[in-house]
Amino acid sequence: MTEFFPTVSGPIPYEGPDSDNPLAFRWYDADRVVAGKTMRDHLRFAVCYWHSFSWDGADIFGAGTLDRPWITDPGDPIEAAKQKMSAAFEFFEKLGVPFWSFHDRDIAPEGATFAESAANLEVMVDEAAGHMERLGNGLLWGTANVFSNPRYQAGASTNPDPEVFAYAAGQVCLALEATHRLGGENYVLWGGREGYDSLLHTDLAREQDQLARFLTMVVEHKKKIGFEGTILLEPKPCEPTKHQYDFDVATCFAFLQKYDLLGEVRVNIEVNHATLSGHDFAHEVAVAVQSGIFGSVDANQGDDRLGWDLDRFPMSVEDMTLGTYEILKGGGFDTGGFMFDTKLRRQSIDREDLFHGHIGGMDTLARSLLAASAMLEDGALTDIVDARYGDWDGELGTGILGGKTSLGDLRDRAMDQPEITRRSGQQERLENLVARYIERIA
Ligand code: XUL
Ligand code: CO
Repeated sequence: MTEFFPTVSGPIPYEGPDSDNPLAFRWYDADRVVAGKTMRDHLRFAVCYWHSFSWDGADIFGAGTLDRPWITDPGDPIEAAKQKMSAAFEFFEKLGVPFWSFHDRDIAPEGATFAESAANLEVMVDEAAGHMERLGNGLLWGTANVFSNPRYQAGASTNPDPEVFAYAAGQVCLALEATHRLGGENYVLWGGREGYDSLLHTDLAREQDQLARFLTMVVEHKKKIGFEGTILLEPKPCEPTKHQYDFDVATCFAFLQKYDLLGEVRVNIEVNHATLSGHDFAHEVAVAVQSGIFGSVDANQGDDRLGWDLDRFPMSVEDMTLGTYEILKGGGFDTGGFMFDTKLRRQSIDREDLFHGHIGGMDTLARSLLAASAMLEDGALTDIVDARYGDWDGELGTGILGGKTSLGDLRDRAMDQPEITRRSGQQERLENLVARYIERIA
Protein backbone atom coordinates (compact mmCIF):
# COMPACT_ATOMS: atom_id res chain seq x y z
CA MET A 1 0.00 0.00 0.00
CA THR A 2 1.26 3.51 -0.83
CA GLU A 3 2.56 5.47 2.13
CA PHE A 4 1.36 9.07 1.74
CA PHE A 5 3.19 10.60 4.70
CA PRO A 6 6.61 8.90 4.53
CA THR A 7 8.44 11.69 6.40
CA VAL A 8 6.41 11.11 9.57
CA SER A 9 6.65 7.80 11.37
CA GLY A 10 3.99 8.45 14.04
CA PRO A 11 2.31 8.22 16.38
CA ILE A 12 3.27 11.80 17.25
CA PRO A 13 4.85 11.54 20.73
CA TYR A 14 4.31 13.80 23.73
CA GLU A 15 7.70 15.34 24.62
CA GLY A 16 6.74 18.17 26.96
CA PRO A 17 7.05 22.00 26.79
CA ASP A 18 10.85 21.99 26.47
CA SER A 19 10.88 19.92 23.30
CA ASP A 20 12.08 21.56 20.09
CA ASN A 21 10.83 18.70 17.95
CA PRO A 22 8.20 20.17 15.58
CA LEU A 23 6.66 16.72 15.19
CA ALA A 24 5.99 16.23 18.91
CA PHE A 25 3.28 17.45 21.25
CA ARG A 26 4.45 19.89 23.89
CA TRP A 27 1.16 20.06 25.83
CA TYR A 28 -1.22 17.37 24.58
CA ASP A 29 -0.40 14.37 26.74
CA ALA A 30 -3.37 12.08 25.96
CA ASP A 31 -3.08 9.98 29.13
CA ARG A 32 -2.50 12.86 31.55
CA VAL A 33 -5.34 13.15 34.04
CA VAL A 34 -6.78 16.63 34.48
CA ALA A 35 -9.69 17.19 36.88
CA GLY A 36 -10.56 13.50 37.00
CA LYS A 37 -10.36 12.67 33.29
CA THR A 38 -7.61 12.09 30.76
CA MET A 39 -6.86 14.84 28.26
CA ARG A 40 -7.98 12.42 25.55
CA ASP A 41 -11.42 12.14 27.15
CA HIS A 42 -11.77 15.84 27.89
CA LEU A 43 -10.79 17.11 24.48
CA ARG A 44 -12.12 14.34 22.20
CA PHE A 45 -10.19 15.60 19.17
CA ALA A 46 -11.42 14.91 15.66
CA VAL A 47 -9.88 15.55 12.23
CA CYS A 48 -12.17 16.59 9.37
CA TYR A 49 -12.05 14.78 6.07
CA TRP A 50 -13.06 17.65 3.77
CA HIS A 51 -10.46 20.39 4.27
CA SER A 52 -7.66 17.96 5.13
CA PHE A 53 -8.08 15.34 2.41
CA SER A 54 -10.59 16.54 -0.20
CA TRP A 55 -9.32 20.10 -0.65
CA ASP A 56 -6.30 20.90 -2.85
CA GLY A 57 -5.88 24.55 -1.86
CA ALA A 58 -8.10 26.05 -4.58
CA ASP A 59 -9.73 29.35 -3.64
CA ILE A 60 -12.01 31.75 -5.52
CA PHE A 61 -8.99 33.42 -7.11
CA GLY A 62 -6.95 30.43 -8.14
CA ALA A 63 -6.25 26.75 -8.58
CA GLY A 64 -5.09 24.19 -6.04
CA THR A 65 -1.59 24.56 -4.63
CA LEU A 66 -1.25 21.68 -2.16
CA ASP A 67 0.69 18.48 -2.66
CA ARG A 68 -2.21 15.98 -2.48
CA PRO A 69 -1.34 12.96 -4.64
CA TRP A 70 -4.40 11.08 -3.39
CA ILE A 71 -6.77 13.55 -5.10
CA THR A 72 -4.90 14.20 -8.31
CA ASP A 73 -5.38 10.65 -9.55
CA PRO A 74 -7.84 10.82 -12.49
CA GLY A 75 -8.61 7.05 -12.50
CA ASP A 76 -11.72 5.10 -11.44
CA PRO A 77 -13.69 7.25 -8.93
CA ILE A 78 -14.15 4.45 -6.37
CA GLU A 79 -10.47 3.50 -6.53
CA ALA A 80 -9.60 7.20 -6.13
CA ALA A 81 -11.94 7.43 -3.10
CA LYS A 82 -10.30 4.36 -1.56
CA GLN A 83 -6.87 5.88 -2.11
CA LYS A 84 -7.96 9.12 -0.45
CA MET A 85 -9.37 7.13 2.46
CA SER A 86 -6.13 5.26 2.99
CA ALA A 87 -4.27 8.61 3.08
CA ALA A 88 -6.79 9.90 5.65
CA PHE A 89 -6.51 6.85 7.92
CA GLU A 90 -2.71 6.84 7.64
CA PHE A 91 -2.84 10.45 8.87
CA PHE A 92 -5.28 9.68 11.73
CA GLU A 93 -3.05 6.84 12.87
CA LYS A 94 0.19 8.83 12.71
CA LEU A 95 -1.30 11.86 14.44
CA GLY A 96 -2.82 9.62 17.14
CA VAL A 97 -6.23 11.31 17.08
CA PRO A 98 -9.24 9.50 18.55
CA PHE A 99 -12.00 10.67 16.14
CA TRP A 100 -12.73 11.80 12.57
CA SER A 101 -15.67 13.47 10.78
CA PHE A 102 -16.97 13.44 7.20
CA HIS A 103 -19.59 14.64 4.69
CA ASP A 104 -21.05 11.89 2.49
CA ARG A 105 -19.52 13.44 -0.64
CA ASP A 106 -16.04 13.65 0.91
CA ILE A 107 -15.75 9.92 1.28
CA ALA A 108 -17.79 8.75 -1.73
CA PRO A 109 -18.10 10.28 -5.20
CA GLU A 110 -21.49 11.52 -6.39
CA GLY A 111 -22.83 9.25 -9.14
CA ALA A 112 -24.94 10.07 -12.22
CA THR A 113 -28.14 9.21 -10.32
CA PHE A 114 -29.26 9.19 -6.68
CA ALA A 115 -29.12 5.38 -6.70
CA GLU A 116 -25.56 5.41 -8.02
CA SER A 117 -24.48 7.89 -5.30
CA ALA A 118 -26.16 5.67 -2.69
CA ALA A 119 -24.27 2.61 -3.97
CA ASN A 120 -20.96 4.52 -3.93
CA LEU A 121 -21.60 5.60 -0.35
CA GLU A 122 -22.32 2.04 0.70
CA VAL A 123 -19.01 0.82 -0.74
CA MET A 124 -17.07 3.59 0.97
CA VAL A 125 -18.83 3.15 4.33
CA ASP A 126 -17.75 -0.51 4.21
CA GLU A 127 -14.23 0.63 3.42
CA ALA A 128 -14.30 3.11 6.35
CA ALA A 129 -15.65 0.43 8.70
CA GLY A 130 -12.64 -1.76 7.80
CA HIS A 131 -10.15 1.06 8.49
CA MET A 132 -11.86 1.92 11.80
CA GLU A 133 -11.82 -1.69 12.90
CA ARG A 134 -8.08 -1.88 12.24
CA LEU A 135 -7.30 1.45 13.91
CA GLY A 136 -9.84 1.35 16.74
CA ASN A 137 -10.72 5.03 16.28
CA GLY A 138 -14.19 6.59 16.52
CA LEU A 139 -16.41 8.80 14.39
CA LEU A 140 -17.25 12.11 16.09
CA TRP A 141 -19.87 12.99 13.50
CA GLY A 142 -21.13 12.51 10.01
CA THR A 143 -23.05 14.94 7.83
CA ALA A 144 -24.38 15.37 4.29
CA ASN A 145 -23.14 17.84 1.73
CA VAL A 146 -26.44 19.36 0.58
CA PHE A 147 -24.93 22.63 -0.63
CA SER A 148 -22.25 22.00 -3.31
CA ASN A 149 -24.28 20.45 -6.12
CA PRO A 150 -26.00 23.08 -8.36
CA ARG A 151 -29.40 21.52 -7.54
CA TYR A 152 -29.00 23.11 -4.08
CA GLN A 153 -28.41 26.64 -5.41
CA ALA A 154 -31.51 27.90 -3.51
CA GLY A 155 -31.00 25.72 -0.45
CA ALA A 156 -31.90 22.14 0.46
CA SER A 157 -34.81 22.00 2.93
CA THR A 158 -35.57 25.71 2.47
CA ASN A 159 -35.76 25.43 -1.32
CA PRO A 160 -38.83 26.86 -3.08
CA ASP A 161 -39.03 23.56 -4.99
CA PRO A 162 -40.24 20.59 -2.89
CA GLU A 163 -38.43 18.23 -5.29
CA VAL A 164 -35.15 19.60 -3.93
CA PHE A 165 -36.36 19.16 -0.34
CA ALA A 166 -37.24 15.55 -1.15
CA TYR A 167 -33.84 14.85 -2.79
CA ALA A 168 -31.98 16.38 0.16
CA ALA A 169 -34.11 14.39 2.61
CA GLY A 170 -33.13 11.19 0.81
CA GLN A 171 -29.47 12.19 0.92
CA VAL A 172 -29.55 13.09 4.62
CA CYS A 173 -31.37 9.83 5.37
CA LEU A 174 -28.47 7.88 3.82
CA ALA A 175 -25.82 10.02 5.54
CA LEU A 176 -27.52 9.52 8.92
CA GLU A 177 -27.67 5.77 8.36
CA ALA A 178 -23.99 5.75 7.33
CA THR A 179 -23.09 7.70 10.50
CA HIS A 180 -25.08 5.21 12.58
CA ARG A 181 -23.38 2.25 10.92
CA LEU A 182 -19.94 3.72 11.71
CA GLY A 183 -20.85 4.27 15.37
CA GLY A 184 -20.96 8.08 15.04
CA GLU A 185 -21.43 9.98 18.29
CA ASN A 186 -23.30 12.88 16.64
CA TYR A 187 -24.93 13.85 13.36
CA VAL A 188 -24.43 17.47 12.24
CA LEU A 189 -26.58 19.74 10.11
CA TRP A 190 -24.75 22.89 9.13
CA GLY A 191 -27.07 25.31 7.30
CA GLY A 192 -25.26 25.13 3.95
CA ARG A 193 -27.42 27.29 1.70
CA GLU A 194 -30.34 27.44 4.14
CA GLY A 195 -30.71 31.20 4.17
CA TYR A 196 -31.39 33.93 1.65
CA ASP A 197 -29.69 36.53 -0.52
CA SER A 198 -32.73 38.70 -1.30
CA LEU A 199 -36.10 39.09 0.36
CA LEU A 200 -37.53 39.98 -3.04
CA HIS A 201 -37.82 36.30 -3.95
CA THR A 202 -37.93 34.74 -0.46
CA ASP A 203 -40.86 33.65 1.70
CA LEU A 204 -39.27 33.60 5.16
CA ALA A 205 -42.22 31.99 6.94
CA ARG A 206 -42.44 29.07 4.52
CA GLU A 207 -38.68 28.48 4.55
CA GLN A 208 -38.58 28.34 8.37
CA ASP A 209 -41.47 25.85 8.42
CA GLN A 210 -39.72 23.70 5.80
CA LEU A 211 -36.46 23.74 7.77
CA ALA A 212 -38.32 22.71 10.94
CA ARG A 213 -40.12 19.87 9.16
CA PHE A 214 -36.82 18.64 7.73
CA LEU A 215 -35.18 18.63 11.15
CA THR A 216 -38.18 16.88 12.70
CA MET A 217 -37.93 14.16 10.03
CA VAL A 218 -34.23 13.71 10.91
CA VAL A 219 -35.13 13.30 14.60
CA GLU A 220 -37.91 10.85 13.72
CA HIS A 221 -35.57 8.79 11.54
CA LYS A 222 -32.86 8.81 14.17
CA LYS A 223 -35.31 7.18 16.57
CA LYS A 224 -36.55 4.75 13.96
CA ILE A 225 -33.08 3.37 13.23
CA GLY A 226 -31.97 3.45 16.90
CA PHE A 227 -29.22 6.04 16.43
CA GLU A 228 -28.25 7.14 19.93
CA GLY A 229 -25.94 9.99 18.98
CA THR A 230 -26.85 13.66 19.24
CA ILE A 231 -28.37 15.68 16.39
CA LEU A 232 -26.55 19.01 16.14
CA LEU A 233 -27.27 22.26 14.29
CA GLU A 234 -24.20 24.33 13.42
CA PRO A 235 -24.89 28.07 13.71
CA LYS A 236 -23.37 30.49 11.20
CA PRO A 237 -24.59 34.03 10.44
CA CYS A 238 -23.70 34.36 6.75
CA GLU A 239 -21.65 32.71 3.96
CA PRO A 240 -22.58 31.31 1.56
CA THR A 241 -25.90 33.19 1.83
CA LYS A 242 -26.16 36.79 2.95
CA HIS A 243 -28.35 35.75 5.89
CA GLN A 244 -28.17 32.18 7.19
CA TYR A 245 -31.20 31.02 9.21
CA ASP A 246 -29.12 29.36 11.96
CA PHE A 247 -27.50 32.74 12.65
CA ASP A 248 -26.10 32.08 16.13
CA VAL A 249 -26.79 29.95 19.21
CA ALA A 250 -29.58 32.20 20.50
CA THR A 251 -31.34 32.08 17.11
CA CYS A 252 -31.06 28.28 17.03
CA PHE A 253 -32.46 28.08 20.55
CA ALA A 254 -35.50 30.18 19.60
CA PHE A 255 -36.02 28.05 16.48
CA LEU A 256 -35.82 24.77 18.42
CA GLN A 257 -38.20 26.14 21.04
CA LYS A 258 -40.71 27.39 18.45
CA TYR A 259 -40.82 24.05 16.65
CA ASP A 260 -40.80 21.88 19.77
CA LEU A 261 -37.36 20.39 19.13
CA LEU A 262 -35.68 21.28 22.43
CA GLY A 263 -34.34 18.13 24.06
CA GLU A 264 -33.88 16.55 20.62
CA VAL A 265 -31.34 18.83 18.97
CA ARG A 266 -28.30 20.68 20.28
CA VAL A 267 -25.62 22.88 18.70
CA ASN A 268 -22.18 22.44 17.20
CA ILE A 269 -20.45 25.79 17.82
CA GLU A 270 -17.74 26.82 15.37
CA VAL A 271 -15.27 29.31 16.81
CA ASN A 272 -15.02 31.46 13.70
CA HIS A 273 -18.77 31.34 13.05
CA ALA A 274 -19.07 32.96 16.50
CA THR A 275 -16.66 35.70 15.41
CA LEU A 276 -18.60 36.23 12.16
CA SER A 277 -21.83 36.65 14.14
CA GLY A 278 -20.23 39.38 16.24
CA HIS A 279 -19.86 37.20 19.34
CA ASP A 280 -16.95 35.77 21.29
CA PHE A 281 -16.56 31.99 21.18
CA ALA A 282 -17.01 31.94 24.98
CA HIS A 283 -20.32 33.80 24.61
CA GLU A 284 -21.71 31.23 22.21
CA VAL A 285 -20.69 28.38 24.53
CA ALA A 286 -22.17 30.12 27.57
CA VAL A 287 -25.50 30.76 25.79
CA ALA A 288 -25.64 27.12 24.68
CA VAL A 289 -24.79 25.79 28.15
CA GLN A 290 -27.37 27.93 29.93
CA SER A 291 -30.01 26.97 27.32
CA GLY A 292 -29.23 23.26 27.68
CA ILE A 293 -28.25 22.85 24.02
CA PHE A 294 -24.45 22.69 24.14
CA GLY A 295 -23.19 19.83 21.99
CA SER A 296 -19.83 20.05 20.23
CA VAL A 297 -17.22 22.49 18.88
CA ASP A 298 -15.57 23.12 15.51
CA ALA A 299 -12.30 24.55 16.79
CA ASN A 300 -11.19 26.64 13.82
CA GLN A 301 -10.54 30.36 14.31
CA GLY A 302 -10.80 33.32 11.96
CA ASP A 303 -9.04 36.63 11.74
CA ASP A 304 -10.39 39.83 13.31
CA ARG A 305 -9.79 41.85 10.18
CA LEU A 306 -10.95 39.38 7.54
CA GLY A 307 -14.69 38.95 7.58
CA TRP A 308 -14.96 35.53 6.03
CA ASP A 309 -14.64 31.97 7.13
CA LEU A 310 -10.88 31.37 7.24
CA ASP A 311 -10.89 28.06 9.11
CA ARG A 312 -7.46 28.62 10.65
CA PHE A 313 -6.05 26.24 13.21
CA PRO A 314 -6.68 27.57 16.74
CA MET A 315 -3.60 29.44 17.98
CA SER A 316 -4.94 31.75 20.67
CA VAL A 317 -4.60 30.09 24.08
CA GLU A 318 -6.48 32.99 25.67
CA ASP A 319 -9.58 32.77 23.44
CA MET A 320 -9.66 29.01 23.74
CA THR A 321 -9.15 29.13 27.52
CA LEU A 322 -12.18 31.38 27.97
CA GLY A 323 -14.31 29.09 25.79
CA THR A 324 -13.01 25.92 27.43
CA TYR A 325 -13.71 27.43 30.86
CA GLU A 326 -17.38 27.82 29.87
CA ILE A 327 -17.42 24.24 28.52
CA LEU A 328 -15.98 22.89 31.79
CA LYS A 329 -18.38 24.97 33.89
CA GLY A 330 -21.18 23.31 31.92
CA GLY A 331 -19.80 19.85 32.75
CA GLY A 332 -17.61 19.28 29.66
CA PHE A 333 -18.36 17.34 26.49
CA ASP A 334 -20.53 14.25 26.48
CA THR A 335 -21.02 13.13 22.86
CA GLY A 336 -19.22 16.25 21.52
CA GLY A 337 -15.56 17.08 21.13
CA PHE A 338 -13.14 19.53 19.53
CA MET A 339 -13.28 18.98 15.79
CA PHE A 340 -10.68 20.55 13.51
CA ASP A 341 -12.83 22.01 10.72
CA THR A 342 -9.53 23.62 9.77
CA LYS A 343 -7.77 24.53 6.57
CA LEU A 344 -4.09 25.03 6.04
CA ARG A 345 -3.04 28.32 4.46
CA ARG A 346 -2.76 28.00 0.69
CA GLN A 347 1.04 28.32 0.75
CA SER A 348 1.45 25.48 3.26
CA ILE A 349 1.86 23.06 0.42
CA ASP A 350 3.81 20.20 1.99
CA ARG A 351 1.99 17.12 3.23
CA GLU A 352 3.82 17.49 6.53
CA ASP A 353 2.11 20.87 7.07
CA LEU A 354 -1.08 18.94 7.87
CA PHE A 355 0.73 17.54 10.91
CA HIS A 356 2.07 20.94 11.99
CA GLY A 357 -1.40 22.48 11.84
CA HIS A 358 -3.02 19.75 13.89
CA ILE A 359 -0.18 19.46 16.41
CA GLY A 360 -0.33 23.22 17.06
CA GLY A 361 -4.12 23.19 17.36
CA MET A 362 -4.10 20.23 19.75
CA ASP A 363 -1.40 21.84 21.89
CA THR A 364 -3.32 25.14 22.00
CA LEU A 365 -6.43 23.35 23.24
CA ALA A 366 -4.47 21.19 25.71
CA ARG A 367 -2.93 24.34 27.25
CA SER A 368 -6.37 25.93 27.33
CA LEU A 369 -7.76 22.90 29.11
CA LEU A 370 -5.01 23.11 31.75
CA ALA A 371 -5.60 26.83 32.35
CA ALA A 372 -9.39 26.53 32.33
CA SER A 373 -9.48 23.58 34.70
CA ALA A 374 -7.14 25.38 37.14
CA MET A 375 -9.44 28.42 36.98
CA LEU A 376 -12.44 26.26 37.74
CA GLU A 377 -10.81 24.10 40.43
CA ASP A 378 -9.47 27.10 42.29
CA GLY A 379 -12.90 28.67 42.33
CA ALA A 380 -11.46 32.20 42.58
CA LEU A 381 -13.50 33.37 39.58
CA THR A 382 -16.71 31.57 40.50
CA ASP A 383 -16.41 32.91 44.08
CA ILE A 384 -16.28 36.47 42.75
CA VAL A 385 -19.36 35.90 40.56
CA ASP A 386 -21.25 34.24 43.42
CA ALA A 387 -20.43 37.14 45.74
CA ARG A 388 -21.47 39.65 43.07
CA TYR A 389 -24.98 38.19 42.89
CA GLY A 390 -25.15 37.18 46.57
CA ASP A 391 -27.80 39.79 47.47
CA TRP A 392 -30.27 38.10 45.15
CA ASP A 393 -30.46 35.36 47.77
CA GLY A 394 -31.47 37.90 50.44
CA GLU A 395 -34.97 39.13 51.31
CA LEU A 396 -35.26 41.75 48.59
CA GLY A 397 -33.94 39.51 45.82
CA THR A 398 -35.99 36.44 46.63
CA GLY A 399 -39.09 38.60 47.10
CA ILE A 400 -38.70 40.08 43.61
CA LEU A 401 -37.88 36.82 41.85
CA GLY A 402 -40.46 34.86 43.82
CA GLY A 403 -43.17 37.15 42.45
CA LYS A 404 -44.14 38.45 45.91
CA THR A 405 -43.17 42.06 45.21
CA SER A 406 -44.98 44.33 42.73
CA LEU A 407 -43.77 47.33 40.78
CA GLY A 408 -45.78 49.54 43.16
CA ASP A 409 -44.20 47.91 46.24
CA LEU A 410 -40.79 48.78 44.84
CA ARG A 411 -41.85 52.38 44.18
CA ASP A 412 -42.93 52.69 47.83
CA ARG A 413 -39.74 51.07 49.02
CA ALA A 414 -37.57 53.39 46.91
CA MET A 415 -39.23 56.42 48.55
CA ASP A 416 -37.37 55.92 51.82
CA GLN A 417 -34.11 54.32 50.62
CA PRO A 418 -30.76 56.16 50.66
CA GLU A 419 -28.80 56.37 47.34
CA ILE A 420 -27.39 53.02 46.29
CA THR A 421 -23.78 52.15 47.08
CA ARG A 422 -22.02 50.99 43.91
CA ARG A 423 -19.35 48.27 43.76
CA SER A 424 -16.47 47.76 41.34
CA GLY A 425 -16.94 45.19 38.57
CA GLN A 426 -13.16 44.54 38.79
CA GLN A 427 -12.90 43.46 35.18
CA GLU A 428 -9.19 44.27 34.89
CA ARG A 429 -8.41 42.36 38.08
CA LEU A 430 -10.26 39.34 36.67
CA GLU A 431 -8.49 39.59 33.32
CA ASN A 432 -5.16 39.70 35.17
CA LEU A 433 -6.22 36.61 37.09
CA VAL A 434 -6.92 34.74 33.84
CA ALA A 435 -3.51 35.86 32.50
CA ARG A 436 -1.88 34.41 35.63
CA TYR A 437 -3.60 31.05 35.17
CA ILE A 438 -2.34 30.96 31.59
CA GLU A 439 1.23 31.93 32.65
CA ARG A 440 1.33 29.24 35.32
CA ILE A 441 0.33 26.29 33.16
CA ALA A 442 2.75 23.42 33.74
C1 XUL B 1 -18.99 25.51 6.98
C2 XUL B 1 -18.71 24.49 8.00
C3 XUL B 1 -18.95 23.08 7.59
C4 XUL B 1 -19.65 22.26 8.61
C5 XUL B 1 -20.04 20.87 8.12
O1 XUL B 1 -18.69 26.79 7.38
O2 XUL B 1 -18.29 24.79 9.08
O3 XUL B 1 -17.70 22.52 7.29
O4 XUL B 1 -18.90 22.11 9.76
O5 XUL B 1 -20.88 20.90 7.04
CO1 CO C 1 -17.89 23.64 10.81
